[in-house]
Amino acid sequence: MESTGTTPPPAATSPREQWRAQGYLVLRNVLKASHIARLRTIVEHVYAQWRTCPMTSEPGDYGYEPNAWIILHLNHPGRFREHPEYLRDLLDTIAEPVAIRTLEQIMGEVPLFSQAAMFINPPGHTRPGNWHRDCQYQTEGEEQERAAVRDEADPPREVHLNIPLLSTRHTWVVPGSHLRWDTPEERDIRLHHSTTKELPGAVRLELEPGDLAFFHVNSLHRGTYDKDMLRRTLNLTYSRASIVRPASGVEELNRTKGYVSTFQPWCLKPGYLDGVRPETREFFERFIRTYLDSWRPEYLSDALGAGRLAYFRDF
Ligand SMILES: O=C(O)CCC(=O)C(=O)O
Repeated sequence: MESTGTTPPPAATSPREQWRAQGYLVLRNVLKASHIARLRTIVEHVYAQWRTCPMTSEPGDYGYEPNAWIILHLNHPGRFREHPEYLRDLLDTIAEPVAIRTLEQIMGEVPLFSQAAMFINPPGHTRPGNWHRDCQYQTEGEEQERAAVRDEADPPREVHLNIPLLSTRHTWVVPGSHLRWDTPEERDIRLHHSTTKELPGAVRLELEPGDLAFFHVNSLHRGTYDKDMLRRTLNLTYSRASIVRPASGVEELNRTKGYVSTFQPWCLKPGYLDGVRPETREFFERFIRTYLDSWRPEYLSDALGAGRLAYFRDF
């Protein structure tokens, strides 16, 4: 880890304690080289498929363009029409036993799938990325935001897991910030200079293929997206099974252009889980049971446009 601050993170005695104190945890060399090579094949296939999709058929307009930095919903079966076996291997990776066991330890309960995305280097323009806490996008006003930081701290409401498929130095976290509100300086930088100034004490995660990097969604963190530095990092999000965030209805889906992370009706496609490991099946069946009731056809309206309607209906 490279630190910009003067105070090194305190020595941690166990992964659980490191998580609790720092709000992030890196496990080294978990995935074998052959697994990473397979994932590279899979994500290059996804990239090539996604590249051909018009913006208006991707949720939230997260489609291919010079500024693109993320591909959402890697687990959409439409990405794998010619290679269903790629989908199976991707689902098995999302439910990877070491990752799930670690999440159980961190969360103190069973983890629930939420989203599978991938960070990429933008095709045209470097994106500095902004310091943020994820809860700032899910709350309104400082009072709610402070309450989320407080209530979702430990155990965490949600955890991101970054799986780099190439060496990467593009994720920054402020250790311990998941447990407390911003200092005045942090607040000023997060709100007014989020892409131009460094946060004191931030560490840059130095990740190699095979590593698993967990971080708290409400920690102060940032990604950077350098157009000239090939980036392929899976970004998986898990919540605690007791905390769910279903799509609330047609208004929300229209407002977000179809991007509500757990709105994934394609999981109901017959055969979606064919060939996965038994524990992967159990893991995704829990996700399906939890969100099934929110995957309602009536949540999809013409306002989404024909491309997105097809994305959610014809997989
Ligand atoms: O690794 C990165 O690019 C940072 C990710 C990030 O900002 C997020 O997951 O919210």
